Amino acid sequence: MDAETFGLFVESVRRFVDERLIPAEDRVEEDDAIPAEIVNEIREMGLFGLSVPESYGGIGCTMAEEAAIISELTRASVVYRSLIGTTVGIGSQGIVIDGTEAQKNEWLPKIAAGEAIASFGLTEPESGSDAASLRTRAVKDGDNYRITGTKRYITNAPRATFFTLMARSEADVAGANGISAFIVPADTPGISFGKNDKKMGQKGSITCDVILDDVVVPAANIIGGVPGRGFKTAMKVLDRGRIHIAAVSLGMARRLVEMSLAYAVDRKQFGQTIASFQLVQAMLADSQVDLLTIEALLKSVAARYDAGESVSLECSALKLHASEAVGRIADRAVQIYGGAGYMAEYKVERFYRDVRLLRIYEGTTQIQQTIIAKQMIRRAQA
Ligand code: COS
Repeated sequence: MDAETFGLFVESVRRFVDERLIPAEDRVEEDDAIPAEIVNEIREMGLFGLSVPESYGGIGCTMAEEAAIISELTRASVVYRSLIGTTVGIGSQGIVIDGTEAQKNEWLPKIAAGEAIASFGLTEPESGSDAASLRTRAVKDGDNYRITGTKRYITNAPRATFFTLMARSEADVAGANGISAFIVPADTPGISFGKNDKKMGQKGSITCDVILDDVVVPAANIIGGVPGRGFKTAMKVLDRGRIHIAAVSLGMARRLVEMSLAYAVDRKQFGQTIASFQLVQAMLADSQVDLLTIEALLKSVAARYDAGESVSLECSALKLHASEAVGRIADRAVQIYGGAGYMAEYKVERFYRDVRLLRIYEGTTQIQQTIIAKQMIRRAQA
């Protein structure tokens, strides 16, 4: 996409956010669901196909472009992003990054057309941060594998057309190298879903267990066609996903800083606006600094990712910083609003709960710290 066309696209997302998404936020929260007409509009805008290469019918955004669109979109409740998030990101990128040509041809055009929703199955009841310990097993049976196990907190599972699902295909290989990434169509017999999870925030986004009971999947559905490489595929997908989460953090950070400032210049106490008090100014300034640092780091890491550099460390540093920084911004927003900040109608308490998840999913802050330190040590020893 040339710069001018891309600029128009960003502009249309901004208008959509202001005119359609922000006004419907309360309804989404109350109904715990995104209205069907908005789901359709999101599909019609092509947002499900953001990251699918143009040669497969998608928009073919670079990481920097995807980050620009996602940070625009997440000025509205992050719940809207979660509708497209797994399809744009972790659910589809295994195929884009490591898939065979046949797998790309089969799935990517459907994603681009908004006909297929992708979801990502890594986490299990006993395997969260320690992803390499996953227990879901895939047993070879002729040209097929039989998959049995439970995946937990799977975003968009009931909506999904297919899962990028990690399972242990090599029973005798412990840890990461025994895992394969499978494309598992959601309508395969033997798949069932748990109840939708009740969450602290992000009402309207759906997560639940996915239970696989002897689910038969062709061996040809192993991403890349070679067993035992699925953990690495998942890690590559998560590197990219962590940039995406930083873009989500940026969108919410912008919204919360806008809201904090607007409230501070309007609300009067002691006969003046609270923005005239230096202790409130300190909170506003700290939030602005946090916002600018997310923006700058996101721009730099996305550009380096697009240039093909090896940036695992930087992806983790970015995700850690952005998710922690937006958490601080949300906390200050509640503080600046005071009593109103605790009340549902002013929305900041909702965003405070919504952004809490950013520090957890796609790798907790503590996991990012371990990745960063490990890479630092590795680079020092190289
Ligand atoms: N890209 C490519 N390969 C990678 C990689 C990356 N970003 N990260 C790790 N690998 C490779 C390693 O090079 C190693 O390969 P070799 O055996 O050939 O050397 C293999 O994968 C195993 O890596 P490692 O030894 O680092 O795995 P660990 O089990 O020690 O830990 C962490 C990996 C903790 C980083 C991983 O489990 C993780 O990210 N956990 C968090 C999971 C997560 O984010 N869950 C969210 C669920 S999705 S919302």
